Amino acid sequence: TILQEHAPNPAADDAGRPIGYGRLQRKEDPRFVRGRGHYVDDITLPGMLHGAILRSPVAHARLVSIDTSAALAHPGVVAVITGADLLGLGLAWAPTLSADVQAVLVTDKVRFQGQEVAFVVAEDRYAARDALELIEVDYDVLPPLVDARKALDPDAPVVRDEMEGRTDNHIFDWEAGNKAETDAVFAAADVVVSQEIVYPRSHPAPMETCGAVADFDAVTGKLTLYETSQAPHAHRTLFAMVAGIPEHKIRIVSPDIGGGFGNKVGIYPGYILAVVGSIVTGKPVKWMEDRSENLMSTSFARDYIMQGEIAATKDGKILAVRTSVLADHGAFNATAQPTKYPAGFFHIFTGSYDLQAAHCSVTGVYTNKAPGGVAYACSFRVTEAVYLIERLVDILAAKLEVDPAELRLKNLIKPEQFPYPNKTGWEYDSGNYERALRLSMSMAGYDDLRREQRAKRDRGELMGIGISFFTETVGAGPRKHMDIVGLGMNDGAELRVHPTGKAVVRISVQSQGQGHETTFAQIVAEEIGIPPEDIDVVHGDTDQTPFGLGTYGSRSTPVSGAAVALVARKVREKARFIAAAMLETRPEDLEWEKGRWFVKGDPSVGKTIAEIAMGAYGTVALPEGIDGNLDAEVTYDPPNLTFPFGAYICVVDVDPGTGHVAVRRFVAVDDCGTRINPMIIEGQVHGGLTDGVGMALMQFIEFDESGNNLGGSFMDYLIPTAMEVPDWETGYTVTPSPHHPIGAKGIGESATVGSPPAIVNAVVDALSPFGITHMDMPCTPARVWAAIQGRPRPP
Ligand code: MCN
Ligand code: CUM
Repeated sequence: TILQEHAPNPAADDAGRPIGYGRLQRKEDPRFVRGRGHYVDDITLPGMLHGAILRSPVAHARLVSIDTSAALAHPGVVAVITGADLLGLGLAWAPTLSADVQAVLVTDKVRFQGQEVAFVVAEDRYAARDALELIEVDYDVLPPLVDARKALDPDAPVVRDEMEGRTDNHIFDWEAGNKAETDAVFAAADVVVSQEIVYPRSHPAPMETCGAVADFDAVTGKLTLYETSQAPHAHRTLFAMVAGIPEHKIRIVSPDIGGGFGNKVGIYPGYILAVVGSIVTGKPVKWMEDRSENLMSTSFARDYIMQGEIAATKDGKILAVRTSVLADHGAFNATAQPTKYPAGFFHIFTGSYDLQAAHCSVTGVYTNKAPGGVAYACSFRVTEAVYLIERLVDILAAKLEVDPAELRLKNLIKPEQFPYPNKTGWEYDSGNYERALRLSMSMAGYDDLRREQRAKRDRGELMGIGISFFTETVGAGPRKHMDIVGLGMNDGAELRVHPTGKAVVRISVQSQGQGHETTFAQIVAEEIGIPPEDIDVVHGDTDQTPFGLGTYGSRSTPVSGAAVALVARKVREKARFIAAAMLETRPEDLEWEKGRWFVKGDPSVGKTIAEIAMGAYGTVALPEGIDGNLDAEVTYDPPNLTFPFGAYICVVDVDPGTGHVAVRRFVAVDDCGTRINPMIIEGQVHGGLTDGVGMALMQFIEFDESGNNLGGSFMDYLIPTAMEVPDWETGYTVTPSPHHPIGAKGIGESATVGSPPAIVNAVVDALSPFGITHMDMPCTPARVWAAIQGRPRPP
C-alpha cells in the first residue's frame, strides 16, 4: 500500500514547488551559486598554521636518511615532522579500511611515487612549501613493481617486505558462485567466447581536492577536525581507535564538500598529519593538497584485469559467465569496502540476465602504485562488473551474428522472476528490464539508427551504436551481511519539530553535492506534511548528528533516506496521540491526510502538524507515556540492498583519419524506484554520463616502467567538458523497491556504472567492419587510429 501511495505523480514532476516528489529547486544552491559555500579551505582559525607534505619523487626506494635542519631554519617554519618522529608517537602506520596498515610518513621504504615523506608546518603555506625544497632526503632506489601481471612472479620485488615473513605481493583470493557447476555448463555449451578485458586505473578527481584543518585544544583535550570526508562518523571512530583520543573528545566537521566521488571515503596521511601538527605545535593546522597531490596519492579507482568468458546456446540463450580477475591494489590495501567482500560487490557481474551458473575469482596484489581502489562512482566495483558482462554480451552477439539489443531482450530477467536470486548470492529486489530497454530503443529510434548505420557503412563511414543494460546493487547494507572495520552499515536520523511547526532533521550521511538538504527535506515533507523549506537538514558534523556510516555506494537514499522516512512516521504517530488529546478523542478514531490528523467521518475537526507541535510543547494534558515534544530518532538497518537498473544507448561517429570518437547521441533510461526529486536525479545522471565519457574515451592513470605516474596533472588526465559530451537524452521507468519505506533505490552512481560499456560497445561496433571485436579503454584517438592501421578497409 505504501508503494501505491508513493507511485509517481506525473503532474508533480513539473509543478513548481510541491511538497513531496516534485522538481523542487535545490535548497543549497542559493549559497553555492553566490560563492557562499563554506568549504574546508574557507576555514581560518585564530593562530592557524599551514602544513605541506614532502612527497617521494621515486616509486620504490629505501629511505637512507632525511636532513630537516635547513627546512627548520627557514623563516616561518614551526615544525618539521618525519616518519621517525611518528614512530616515537606510535603513529607512523595507520590502519586502512581493509584490515591492512598504511604508512603515514615513510619510515623504512618508499612504496609509490608521491608517497608522504615529511610534513612541514609553517606560518603560511608559502613558507611551508618553500621549506619542502630544503629537506635533504637520501633514497636508495629499488626496482619497482609496476605491472600487476608480474606481481606474483617469484622474482618480483616485494612491496611490503616490512611485514613479518612476507615474500610475495599477494593480498587476497576471493571467489563467488559455483565453480564446478559453471565449468560443467561451459563444457556442454554450444558457444563460448573469451576475452581479456581491462578496466584501467582512473581517478575521481573531484573539483575540491582533499584537506583538513585540525584544532587540538590541549586544555579540554578536544580535537576538532574539519575534514573533506564522505563519512565523518566512521572517521571519528577510527581516529579514536588510532590516536587514542576518546571518541567524545573528537568532533569531525565536514562542511560543504566540493565533490567526493569516492575520493573522500578513506583516511589519508594528510588528515592525520594535520592532527599531529596541531598536537605538536599547540595551534590549529591546515593542510590542503594541490591537484597533482590529489591525482598521484589519493584513492584511485578500478585497475582490474579481467579474464572473462560467456557460454551460450547457438540460438543465443546465455547460460553462464565466469571470470578470473587480477586486482591491482597499489602499495597498501586501503580500499574501502565491506569486510566480507574484498572485491566489493563485483560478484554482481552476472548482470541483468537469467543464468544457469556463474563463478568469479579475484586475486588482489600489491604494486608500487598509490593505494585506494573503491572510488569514482563505482558502487563498490559494480562498475567493473557491469563493464565485464556488457562487453562479453556484445562479443557474444558479434560471434552469433545477432543484434546486441535482440540478444539482451532474449536473456533479460523477466518481471515475474523478482525477487530474483542470482547465482552469486544476491537477491535482486525488483525490476522490469524489458520495459526499460524497449523504452530506450524507442527513444533512440533504434531501428532507424541501424538503417542509418548500414547506409553509412556502404559509404565507408564509421558509425557505431552501443547498448548497455546494467543492474546495480546499492544501499550497503544489512548488518547481518556487512560492516566496514567492524562497524555495521546502518544509519541514524533524528527529527525535531519545533513549537511553531518548523523542523530540523539530522542525518548521518554527508552530501558532497548530491542535494541531500533538498531531498531529505522532501522525504520528511511527504511523510508529515511540513513544507520542505520549513525543514532544515543538518549533516556533516559529528557533534550534531546521529551515528551512521556516511555517503558512498549510493547508499544515502536506500539507507539514510529510509531512516528519515521512518523517523518522520514515528513523529506522525506521536502526533496522533497528541492530536487525540487536543481533540479529546481516541487516537484510533483519527485519520491522517498529508499534514493533519482529523476525526474519522468528520474531516472538519482536526489538527495540523503545526498545531500539534504547539500542543506538544504547550499546556495540553498529554496522555500517559507521551512526553512534551514532537521529536523522534531511529537507526535503520536495511533488510536488503536496492537494485537500480538502466538501459543506455550510445551513438558514436569515428573519424578513420584521426581515430577521434565523437559521441553523437546518448539515451539513458534509468530506474531508481520511487523518484524523490526528478531534477536532482537528472543532474546525477548527467554527471555520471559525463564521467563515463571521460573513462571510456579520455582518462586513465598510467605509469612508466620506473613507476612514474603519467596522469598526475590535468594536462595528462583529461576531464570531459561540454565540448566532449552530447545533449543527454534521459528517460525513466519506476519500479519501486519492495523493501524500502518509500520504494526508492539509489541513483548516484548508476550513470558512471552504465555508460562506459555503452560507449565502448559503440566504438567497437563502429570498428567492427575492420574485424575488431574488443578494445580496452580509454578509446583515445591514438589507440583507435592504431587499431585500424594495417587492417583491410571496410568493403
Ligand atoms: N535521489 C532521488 N530519488 C531516488 C534516488 C536518489 O531523488 N530514487 C536523490 C537523493 O535524494 C540524493 C541524490 O539523488 O539527493 C543521490 O542519491 P543516492 O543515489 O542515494 O546517492 P548518495 O546520496 O548516497 O550519493 C553518493 C553517490 C556516490 S557513491 C558518488 S561516488 C557520487 C554520486 O553520489 N558522488 C557525487 N553523485 C555525486 N554528485 C555530486 N554532485 N558530487 C559527488 O561527489
Ligand atoms: Cu565507489 S565511489 Mo562512491 O561510493 O563514494
